[in-house]
Amino acid sequence: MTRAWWKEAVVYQIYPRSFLDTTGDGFGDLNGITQKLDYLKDLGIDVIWLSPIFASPDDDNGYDISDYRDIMEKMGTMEDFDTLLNSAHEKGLKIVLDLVVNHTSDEHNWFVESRKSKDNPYRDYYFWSDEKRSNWLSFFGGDAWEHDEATNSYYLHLFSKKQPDLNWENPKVRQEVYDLMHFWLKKGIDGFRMDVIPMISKYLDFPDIDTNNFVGAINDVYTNGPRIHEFLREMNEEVLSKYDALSMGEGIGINADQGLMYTDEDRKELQMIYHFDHMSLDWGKGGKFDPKPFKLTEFKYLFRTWHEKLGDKGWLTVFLDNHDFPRMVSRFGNDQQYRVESAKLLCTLLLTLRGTPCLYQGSEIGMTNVNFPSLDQYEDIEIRNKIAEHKALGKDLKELEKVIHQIARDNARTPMQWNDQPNGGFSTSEKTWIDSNPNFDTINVENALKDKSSIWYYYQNMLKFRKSHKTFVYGEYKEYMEDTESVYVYKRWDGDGEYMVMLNFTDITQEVVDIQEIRSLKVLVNNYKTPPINSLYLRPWEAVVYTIG
Ligand code: TEU
Repeated sequence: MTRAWWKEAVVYQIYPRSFLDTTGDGFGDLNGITQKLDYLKDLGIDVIWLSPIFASPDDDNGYDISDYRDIMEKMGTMEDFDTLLNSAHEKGLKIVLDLVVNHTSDEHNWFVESRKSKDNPYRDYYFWSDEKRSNWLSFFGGDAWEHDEATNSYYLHLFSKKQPDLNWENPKVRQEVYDLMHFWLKKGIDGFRMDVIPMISKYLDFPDIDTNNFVGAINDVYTNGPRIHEFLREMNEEVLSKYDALSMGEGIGINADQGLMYTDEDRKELQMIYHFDHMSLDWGKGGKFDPKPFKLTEFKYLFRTWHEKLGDKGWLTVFLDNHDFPRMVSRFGNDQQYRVESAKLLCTLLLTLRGTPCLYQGSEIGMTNVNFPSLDQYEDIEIRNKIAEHKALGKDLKELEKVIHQIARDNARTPMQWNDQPNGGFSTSEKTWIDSNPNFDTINVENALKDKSSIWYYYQNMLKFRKSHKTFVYGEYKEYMEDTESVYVYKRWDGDGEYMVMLNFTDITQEVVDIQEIRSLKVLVNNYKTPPINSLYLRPWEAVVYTIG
């Protein structure tokens, strides 16, 4: 398998508006990130991915960009960005930006022009039609085709109506995107995370979807369009191949069979993608608002299958949460009695699988879902639209509230908890753009740094451990006890070593069976303060990494 820096790196995602506010306006900014670079360096990560920092009317928290070459005012200036980039580089940290080019803001100049008249030179930058071309639904509720008065036509928006989809069929659009990528790469950034990249090629006959099966629509119709690989190869040839840049695609809609097509090193498209398979395991057909129980067997099956299918040629980003999903300790762990143990267990999983791990801000202190007591506290357009839809239909909000507590993206978007001061030390403002999780009084960085047995130090240790044991990056993978719902056990090995990882995903002690190698194990890492009972038992949420032989 080819070795590469971006395979060995660990990425840390920052949600800038919620990281650190240095101006007192209640909104995180670039200078706040610069201030915390030493913190990140100490933790031991290599690459910082910044969610969008560009000019935007902020309909979808910056994923609606009105100028790709300008910084959002509330976040700072281009000078601040240059300072951040230079300081990061001085400390040996890389910076990756969010490339959001499936759509722009409706306030982007291209769209402002495009909607003016049918013969405007920018008309073909977007998808316009005299009538609705299909029954497509938007991710944030309602139709994906929006009527526009000016020309009495409809335009396509797979997300909010302020996020019109770009028409990648138009070579001028592609050139614009490549130009802006060059702009940032020439400035010295280290690569891109690519937002909903499998959506940039559309099925131009716009086939109708089964509106009761939104997940099916995402996988079969909205993503992996006929020209996707051609576009990505072109982007690679025109831009990426000219730099030593990281390219990480948001792999929505990509299944294990398709994954290799995107990341096979010989195909020269993207270096890695992160798929949504394990992120939608607890979604019913209706999508995230139609939850179903999570099964560990399915979760393990996915990791196993992806590992097999990508083989030695493809590559993956491994993640368990980000700004679009609930907090991982609340979703896959036990954020009450075993918060510390289960957060450490999930860290162990993330850092012992093949693939480039991507951590999300706050996981290193075990931040949890927020469960806002009032629905009015939710800021996300997705949730607000859903609430409005329910109200309009006269539906009961109690059931919806439960689901929102469980799945809301805002769970992961509350401010970073630095200390036990107001707003968890995130901001001195009385009002912040989103409320803090009140548990900052106990769960915060300052407390974590005072306690050598904290989740934070476990992360620091595991990051060092991964760096010094490359077997976890490149090695083979074999699973044991695939059919149990309680434990996740796998071996990683290559010429340099052989290791066993054992994780107990339950609140009770579990027995590990049927493993021959079990007799010659030595403990390397353990998430409990006292050594394992023995290698046949795992205490609640216990995680152990053994060396074999
Ligand atoms: O996410 C893509 C996406 O489809 C998610 O919206 C996901 O399906 C959703 O959160 C589930 O509810 C990207 C960004 O990460 C997200 O923040 C943006 O809202 C979206 O694209 C549009 O740019």
